[in-house]
Amino acid sequence: MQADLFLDRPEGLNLLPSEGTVNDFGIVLSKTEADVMFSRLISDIAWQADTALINGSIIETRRQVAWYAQAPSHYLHSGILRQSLPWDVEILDSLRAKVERLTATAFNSCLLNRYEDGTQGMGWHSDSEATGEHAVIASLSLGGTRKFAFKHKRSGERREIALHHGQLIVMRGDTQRYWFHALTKTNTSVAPHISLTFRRFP
Ligand SMILES: O=C(O)CCC(=O)C(=O)O
Repeated sequence: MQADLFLDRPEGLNLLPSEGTVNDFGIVLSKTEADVMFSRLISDIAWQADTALINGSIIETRRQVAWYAQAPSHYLHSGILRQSLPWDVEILDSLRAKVERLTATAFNSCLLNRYEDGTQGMGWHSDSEATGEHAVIASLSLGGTRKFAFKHKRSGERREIALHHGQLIVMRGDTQRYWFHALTKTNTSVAPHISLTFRRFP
């Protein structure tokens, strides 16, 4: 019954043609709410440069990240061991509550990414290292509009979605198993962008 009700709503539509599910919940925060959240995240989050293992060397990426989890956790991301920060940032509670209510899913961690401009992005990857291939990942966007792309791991088939200020999408099912995703770089001028990806760690 619940599943049928969900399918009748716009977010019940799947952006992917097969072997994965991506639902677009649209804009879930008012412009004022989203503006306030953006400023608070800039000031309250312990941003730090991300690191990645490229050709055997550890490099610092220009985008900034922060990973908060309710229980101390660590996981391997792009060859680097990540350690969680304690879940003690008030603003994350209200955003998580909103995302949990909309998606009817419980999350215990949030990975935040901050991109200052279009020269910063995230390359093709899938997120199955720590949360498993069938993880539900809810991604809330704030700031300048950015393009989020999917590429099928075998066929190379692609899909794209623009992520606007206050927009929520959810990846679930086989998405991480069969599809790569990326936040693409752009030469056009874009305002700073923050994404909050809520996940559930075992
Ligand atoms: O910032 C984004 O929207 C991309 C984040 C992402 O792909 C990830 O955290 O795995």
